[in-house]
Amino acid sequence: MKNDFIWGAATSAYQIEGGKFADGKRSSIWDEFCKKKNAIVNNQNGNKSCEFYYHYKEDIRLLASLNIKNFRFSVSWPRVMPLGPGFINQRGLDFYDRLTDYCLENKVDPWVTLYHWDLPQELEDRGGWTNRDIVSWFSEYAAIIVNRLGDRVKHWMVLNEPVVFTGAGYFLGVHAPGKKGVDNYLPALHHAALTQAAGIKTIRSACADAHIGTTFSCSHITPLNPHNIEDILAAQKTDALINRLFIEPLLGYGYPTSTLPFLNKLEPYIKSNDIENLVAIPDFIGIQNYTREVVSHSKFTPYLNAKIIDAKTRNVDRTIMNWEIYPESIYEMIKQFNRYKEVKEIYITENGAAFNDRKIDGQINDEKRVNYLKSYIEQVLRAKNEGLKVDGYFVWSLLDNFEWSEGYTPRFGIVHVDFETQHRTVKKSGKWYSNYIKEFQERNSSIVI
Ligand code: IFM
Repeated sequence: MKNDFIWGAATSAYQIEGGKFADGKRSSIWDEFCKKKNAIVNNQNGNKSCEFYYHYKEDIRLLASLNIKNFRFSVSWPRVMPLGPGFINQRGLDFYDRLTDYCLENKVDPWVTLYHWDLPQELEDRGGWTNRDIVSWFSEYAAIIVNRLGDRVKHWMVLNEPVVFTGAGYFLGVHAPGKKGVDNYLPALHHAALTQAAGIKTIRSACADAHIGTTFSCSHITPLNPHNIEDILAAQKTDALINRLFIEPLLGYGYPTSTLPFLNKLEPYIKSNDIENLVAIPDFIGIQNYTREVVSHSKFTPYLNAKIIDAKTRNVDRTIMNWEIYPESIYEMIKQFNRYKEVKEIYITENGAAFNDRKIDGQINDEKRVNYLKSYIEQVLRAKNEGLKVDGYFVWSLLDNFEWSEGYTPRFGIVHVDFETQHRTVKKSGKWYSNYIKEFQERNSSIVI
């Protein structure tokens, strides 16, 4: 194994930055969604969160001191273009300049996501992802960021987990902007798929040597009864919805309509040339895996005829998100995404776990997170050793942060944040990860095959 496997930590703007209206930033859909009663556990919000906007220097120094040389962060669209197209908030853009420079000063390579769910509310007022104009709004925004940072930032990701932000935000209504139903979901889905391709092309034309990717959430899907044909079909449909929906049109295969005929309903939104415009081959894909799903047939679920059997019912080991701890899932997903011949490089752009961390005598002994990370990383390296493409791993997350509709209760960080004092404490998992990276690099620096 060559010593070029990269190790990093991931974050996102709304989850860590705070600075709600600092320096000209205006509302995102999450700022507005959090104001709705009971939309978020304990009615919390990201107004302050980790105040990374003010503490970024301390956090980057901490990252570097932990041997973590790759940092994934996202740009807040409403900080940079709070009013949508045609207006740039220079002071917002300046923040990402400072952040990039400080990363490089500390020998940390920035990996920048352009969209991690915080759409400017101004654009949501015009229909958000349901409005086809979002493809050009996003392209303008992407060009501005890449023109400004592209001389220093080489690694770019277009969208974070489109399955989640379209499904939870525009079908189930449990994430911002809280819209529901197929009439919102289908256009949002199609416009997000067009946007991921347009984003790749925009970055390429703004920066010829950029290393460009986009990210997908994914879970290994297993049928509840592997001998029951209806459960097997339910698992295949769920796999198409969760794991294939966005990558396949991007790579030129079109939507997985034959497995999921419900997608034929996209037809009214598909205009001439869209089939080509959905395609762009990225330099890499980011896959984000936490768990697996077990699925059975259900005649009560419209369109999908499948039901996820939750981990609690199955009485299996799980995190406080109620997600099953199933390390083989990450291996299976690496294998599954390796089957697309167009995929050149794969990075695990998120993996991690939330547990009930306790601070005792100033220490956070998060043994469960250490075990979780160890077992998932082992499966990633198993895939690598078997010759599958997998080029790096980013832990989710560097800091405890705002976990969307779950608020601050689930702590995913390898660094504990006291949200009152903003004091940071490296958890046992942070020390373990740091040491693991160091030993991995020492082990592999001499063996170059
Ligand atoms: O916190 C989220 C992140 O924003 C997207 N991927 C999953 C993480 C844990 O739920």
